[in-house]
Amino acid sequence: MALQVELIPTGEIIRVVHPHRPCKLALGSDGVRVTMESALTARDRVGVQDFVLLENFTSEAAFMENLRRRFRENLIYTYIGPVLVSVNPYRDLQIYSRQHMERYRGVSFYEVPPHLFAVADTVYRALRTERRDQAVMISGESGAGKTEATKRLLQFYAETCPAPERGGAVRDRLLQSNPVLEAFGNAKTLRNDNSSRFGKYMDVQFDFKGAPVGGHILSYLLEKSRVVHQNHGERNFHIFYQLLEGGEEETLRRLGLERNPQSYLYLVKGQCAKVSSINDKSDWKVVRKALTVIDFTEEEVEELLSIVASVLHLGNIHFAADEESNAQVTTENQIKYLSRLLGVEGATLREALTHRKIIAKGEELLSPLNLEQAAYARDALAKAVYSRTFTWLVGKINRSLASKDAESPSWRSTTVLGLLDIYGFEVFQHNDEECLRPGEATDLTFLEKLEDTVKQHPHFLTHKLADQRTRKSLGRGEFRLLHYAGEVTYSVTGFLDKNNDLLFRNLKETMCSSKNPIMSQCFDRNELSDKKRPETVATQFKLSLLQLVEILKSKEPAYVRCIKPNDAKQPGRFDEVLIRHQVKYLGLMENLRVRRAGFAYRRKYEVFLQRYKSLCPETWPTWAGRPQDGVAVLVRHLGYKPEEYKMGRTKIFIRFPKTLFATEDALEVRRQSLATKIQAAWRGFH
Ligand code: AD9
Ligand code: MG
Repeated sequence: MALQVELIPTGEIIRVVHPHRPCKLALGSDGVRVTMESALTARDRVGVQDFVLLENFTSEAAFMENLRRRFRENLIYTYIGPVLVSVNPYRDLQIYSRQHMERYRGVSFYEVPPHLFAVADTVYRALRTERRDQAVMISGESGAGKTEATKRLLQFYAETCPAPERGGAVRDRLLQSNPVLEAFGNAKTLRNDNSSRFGKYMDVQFDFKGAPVGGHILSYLLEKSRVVHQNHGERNFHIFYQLLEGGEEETLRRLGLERNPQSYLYLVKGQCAKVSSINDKSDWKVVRKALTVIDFTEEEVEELLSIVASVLHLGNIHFAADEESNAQVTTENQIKYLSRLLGVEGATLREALTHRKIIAKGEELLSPLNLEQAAYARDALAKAVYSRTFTWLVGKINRSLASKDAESPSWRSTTVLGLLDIYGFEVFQHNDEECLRPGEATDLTFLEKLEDTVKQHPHFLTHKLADQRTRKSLGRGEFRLLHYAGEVTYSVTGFLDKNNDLLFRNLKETMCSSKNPIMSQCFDRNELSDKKRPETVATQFKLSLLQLVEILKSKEPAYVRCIKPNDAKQPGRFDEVLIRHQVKYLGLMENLRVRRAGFAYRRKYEVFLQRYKSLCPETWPTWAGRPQDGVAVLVRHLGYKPEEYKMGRTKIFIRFPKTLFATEDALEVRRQSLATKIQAAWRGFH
């Protein structure tokens, strides 16, 4: 009886689907080689290690079953062709050792069990042999494992790549920049004890011998509202707790700090200063050492810590109303410390915190603030000080990572490998018990405003707008966007930054006079003379996203899709509903179809239009004509070239997977800009 084999092209290797024995054909220069997958043990072969091999590849149930079977065996990695799907195990599986790295070096993708290191090695080899820049895009919701994956990739390159001829310290710096950035930019949230509260894109530069010689980090949208407010069960940024727990007696004395986080109003809002999974004391030691590796002098460390401490002191500034209801500072001790730590005049700072300077007809007037306005001004200052310091820190790290060979001719021959730890969306599992907390009133007012503005939109839903049945699953402070991929519920809590960009002029002036060298770099006198309105967070975010899209366009992409198995941060728990939702949201079934289809991905016009119509103003939100015409408009708008696709009778055919992947990426970016728009809408309302 003739053997039924089905050929599935996946890169340069052709997989043979054999009912009993996994094997592959490799197209070598000396002809075709057939190899059995003997390197794999029986355990490695639980389920299929590439979803492309699923018999019933269009079935979501089969997809889920395969993922579950492998997860149960601690096989957290599975491919969809070259795309790596990863499920967070929430336990140390001991699979990232040097030995593991060696196992994946120089072998073909399919000879060894799926692993992040296989992606790392494949990308690196492509970079070396094709001399083309590469980018690994890591996506997934909060807590899915993006940052862990980024760190493992960096570690792989730092340990396995040859050392550069000079400037070998760059490898240490690449690794050590991480704990510092995490200390200042990560925090414990309900979803993740080490949640990145900023988006990060990192370039690693390699010389012509494949040695890492430099790096560059692009950060975007730090969640600065966290500096002054945390939701119940969440913390402020790690650095505050690390400093209080781990800082030496002498240091704390100089900074005027007490060890107990409960003493600081900016640290008590979430009521969870201590977290069992976090050791602030030992993390402090790591950060302290890392600062030295990334070129911080002792003076700079002191200056940086002075700023961290000053934020805590700012939070403890109290005001009382005088008989005219004007705010007066009642905490002189804090002013004293702030004056010393930031190198500003105490009297100037006191005045700036309680007055607003208005320039009318060329004359300066001081208008007193009431209690609410003064508290607002204080919080705005704390957020500005912290977020500008964060930006400064990224710049400082970049200077330390800059290739020391930048001026030499060999610089031109460097190639770049980018790692994108995309800002995780927080896909909420709803909780109807959730009670409202004080302070959310403005968030809810915002939600009402949003309801007014976009209630007509078929993809927008809130508690008020939902029908009886759906209402049960939506909290009062939540709204839901209906993506094709599934519903995503957002909470308005924390969406509102209390318009943190508005820093009164005299506070800016005060900070420009700071003698703290880091502060004086963060607050530049030029911005005082600038008549233009400062960029809002929304426009800044949009700019850097555009910048990012440009950077990514010039690179060959590789994909890691991370999945979070449960909301309890527990090992071994596979929450079917939660995972199915992410499979949809990450477009994994779509990925699978396109891989499986090889050179002829085909999709019914209706389905294609439904998924991607939001990418074209003419087809969004609805296309009134025939779906076929809508698709034609859409792909033209997306810039598909004639050779990339064909229009059939009922379906569109796409020749190259990369065309569809680029479209998927555009969808991801659009989702992010949607969040930005909502922020902007609020700003307009405020
Ligand atoms: V967020 O959008 O920054 O909130 P991430 O970055 O996707 O999120 P992260 O990488 O921080 O999630 O992972 C969350 C936690 O899961 C980590 O702190 C680890 O405790 C755990 N984790 C993630 N990946 C792995 C892994 N491969 N092995 C073991 C893991 N534990
Ligand atoms: Mg992260």
